[in-house]
Amino acid sequence: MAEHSFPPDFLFGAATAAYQIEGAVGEDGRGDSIWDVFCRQPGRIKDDQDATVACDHYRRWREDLALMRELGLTAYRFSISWPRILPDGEGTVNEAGLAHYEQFVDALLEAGITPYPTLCHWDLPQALESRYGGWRSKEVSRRFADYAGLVVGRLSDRVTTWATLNEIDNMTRRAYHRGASAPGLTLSRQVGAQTTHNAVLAHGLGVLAARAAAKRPVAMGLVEDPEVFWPVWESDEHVAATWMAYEASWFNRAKLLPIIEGRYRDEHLAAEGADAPEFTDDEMRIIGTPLDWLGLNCYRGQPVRAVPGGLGFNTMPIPAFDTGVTQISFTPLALYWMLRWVHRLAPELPLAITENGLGCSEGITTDGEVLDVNRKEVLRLNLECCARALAEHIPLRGYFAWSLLDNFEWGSGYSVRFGLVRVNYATQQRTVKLSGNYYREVIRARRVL
Ligand code: IFM
Repeated sequence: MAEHSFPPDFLFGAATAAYQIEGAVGEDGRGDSIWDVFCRQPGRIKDDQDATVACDHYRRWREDLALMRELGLTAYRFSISWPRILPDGEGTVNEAGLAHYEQFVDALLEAGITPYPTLCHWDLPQALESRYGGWRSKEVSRRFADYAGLVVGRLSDRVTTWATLNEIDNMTRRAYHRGASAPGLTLSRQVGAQTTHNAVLAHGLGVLAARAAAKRPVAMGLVEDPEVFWPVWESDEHVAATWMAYEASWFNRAKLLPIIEGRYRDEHLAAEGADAPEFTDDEMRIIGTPLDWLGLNCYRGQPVRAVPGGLGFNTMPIPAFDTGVTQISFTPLALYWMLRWVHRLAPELPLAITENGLGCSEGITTDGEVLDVNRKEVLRLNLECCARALAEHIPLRGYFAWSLLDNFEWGSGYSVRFGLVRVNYATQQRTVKLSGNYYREVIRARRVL
């Protein structure tokens, strides 16, 4: 394969999430999610914005599909809104919700775009928060499995590749301990660990339920955003220190490691002490259910160096470049070293980069162009990381840019833009940015340009 090129079956995609783009929060029988309720609380979201309209994608999806075709995408990662399918979180199925995703998936397939749905990207039905305490309860882990079985059972005749959850920490520790994500609670550290365990368990239960309900074989995976480290330079000692940093990370020890290894490492439980989650051996077996693929999100990583004698590591400041307005982290090797680490842990597991991109504020020129050169550079450097990983035979199946569209960036509201395509929120007009044009050319050439 030529340098920096991609094999013919490599998927070039873009990603979004239901709550961030769909809008139409009260339409066609959708119930409230915890994010709807969180957004209504003054001071939670920048400028008290919300996602009631967002990109209006629920109604404009045909236009957005045309944009995907224009960019030449071969895959699209999106999420299914749990409260659209089960407005009460469980029980009565909202057929209109299911019909929406069936229609959307059919249109993707007709356009030759492989669907990569995620079953829950943070938007837990509010009914489950009110009734059970959300991710504090293992009841909700079981409700997730029911929901996963329902949706995969319905759509598996046309969708093969599924992710259960997206970035567990944002739904659990950040939501119930740090108060920064819905439902915005600041409970104990133990609750942070327990909610994390309960969501990891939901993932395992969801995989089993989905496989049992599927009409034909499905590829079940998860999307995680490990804490990422990279060697300050690529000498053996700094690389060895980098592996130590990955495996000392709470973030990695609490989620990805148990999912891959089917157990919490002894050193993790010892360090957690009374804050460790309650769990059973049976739950750990479920959590360790072998995956068919793993999605990895990466936005940045921390440089690491070895301490003299090779017995430990130091993390170092993240380099940044100055755009004149803001500082942007500059970690072009992070994505490559994240792939290396996960591949080292699970050499046979097919991987995909399910999110990667740059969030910033940006303007539009008088000619109506968006010259997002920083995002285009971030894209180029990260695609080079993918090409390097492929050249080293890491089973990387695809790359999904975050995001197809500018969208509702959670607590930051609409102030941060990530899209390859700009959205004018007043008119809902879409404009392909420089980064989108660049990505289209890369996809056409199948090599990093
Ligand atoms: O917008 C989010 C997405 O929902 C999850 N991953 C990170 C993105 C950028 O912050």
